[in-house]
Amino acid sequence: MEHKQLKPFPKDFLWGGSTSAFQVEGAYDQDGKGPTIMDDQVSAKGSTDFKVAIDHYHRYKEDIALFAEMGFKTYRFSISWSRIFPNGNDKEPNEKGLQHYDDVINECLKYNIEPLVTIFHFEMPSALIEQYGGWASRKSIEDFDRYSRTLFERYGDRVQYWLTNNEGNTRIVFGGHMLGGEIKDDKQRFQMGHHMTLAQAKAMISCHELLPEAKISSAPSITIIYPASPDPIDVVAARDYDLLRSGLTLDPLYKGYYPKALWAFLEERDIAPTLEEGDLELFKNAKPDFLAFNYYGGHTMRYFPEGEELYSVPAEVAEKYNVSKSFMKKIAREKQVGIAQEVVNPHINQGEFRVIDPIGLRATLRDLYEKYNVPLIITENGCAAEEELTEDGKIHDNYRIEYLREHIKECQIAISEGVELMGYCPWSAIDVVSVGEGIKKRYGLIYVDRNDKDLKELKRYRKDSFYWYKKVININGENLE
Ligand code: IFM
Repeated sequence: MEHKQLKPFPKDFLWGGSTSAFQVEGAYDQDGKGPTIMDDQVSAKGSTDFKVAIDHYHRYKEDIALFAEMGFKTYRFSISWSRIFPNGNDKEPNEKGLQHYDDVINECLKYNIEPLVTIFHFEMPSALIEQYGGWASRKSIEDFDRYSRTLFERYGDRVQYWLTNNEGNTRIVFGGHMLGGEIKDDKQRFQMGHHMTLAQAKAMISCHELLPEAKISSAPSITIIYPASPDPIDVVAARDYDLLRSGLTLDPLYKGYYPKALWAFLEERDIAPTLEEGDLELFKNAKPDFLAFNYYGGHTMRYFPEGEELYSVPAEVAEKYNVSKSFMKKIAREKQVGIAQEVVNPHINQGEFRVIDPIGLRATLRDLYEKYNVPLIITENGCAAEEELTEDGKIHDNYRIEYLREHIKECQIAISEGVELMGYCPWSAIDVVSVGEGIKKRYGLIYVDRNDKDLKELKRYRKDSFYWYKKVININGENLE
């Protein structure tokens, strides 16, 4: 659509930034914290683990002061389940863990920064995997609810916005260790996903019961799905993949039922989750208040019937379209036999570490708003790079400024097209340790001086993007240059 004039960002727009506990906190075994599946994860490629990360656990005051200096209206961070319940379901919560997040929340409020709290960001307590296989068991639903209720009771007087589960939707599609429990087969994978979604529904119901004024959402990773070609079979495949990647998690929570066509596919193959009495009732009563989502660029899908070879990017295509190694890995991950598989899209930049597709953000915003009709907030969006300080202690990250500018522009267009967008939180507020790639894959607006082998002094430096974002927030996005 062409526009003559764009609408301004709403006055109370929540400009902010995001992190997650295990990627920033460090202090992995301090003050009673129990181990989680992320503590067990050590990269095979010699990049760092999460034991120290950027030491946010001890330096949160300095970090939040920097966020305040940028003018953040909100800070999205996660709470680590095993700091509160070291074994996931201990009789009593760990007071030291609770106190830590009291301190973080109070520090945000000191600067009028609205805390946006993620209850679960990949960190299944290891003890729950040992006890009953994590999300594989329905017991996880009760334990997650008890953990969530503990947070609502403790922090509800100060936290208005809650997010249940970060990227649960893609964990179901990708499977693997990070789904949080052992996966025997596809049936198990979808069953675990069902439990995870039920746990979100229950926590939403508890939130409304305990905190009638608070607002709660899921936090999936969502993007528009493009068909690989105008061939109708690819067009349907793209829609089907959207049902799998987004509808499978969001429809039960936001509409109260599973997507019908996908359910038929799962049942036909005997991989549909087993539903128990009351499950659909829980979904109907979840009634989330808004929809937070992470956006990192569109996916382009071709029809992928059973028996067909998995697509791998031909060398000449990789060269012609500058397809990065990390994108090749993604191609191998984004698939469902019998539905669709990702292919290279010549119209989208698939460079190292990130796909760059700002128009896809507008399409995603519009699509989500039409489907679910609730206010939206972007809880992750950003670009990674390997970065090194200049001799005078600077990071000239023009590529990040450019990336953010183009995406924020599309947010404004979407707002002008009627989308109710509450806020924008780039990933990441400060450099974090990336899953799999360690600290060399940097997303932050603030540089943290350490590398994968040497912790150095973990000193913080403002990147060029810090100053640019500060200016954007200060004038409420009126000028993005
Ligand atoms: O680092 C992750 C984050 O934990 C979840 N969303 C994607 C980010 C970048 O890969």
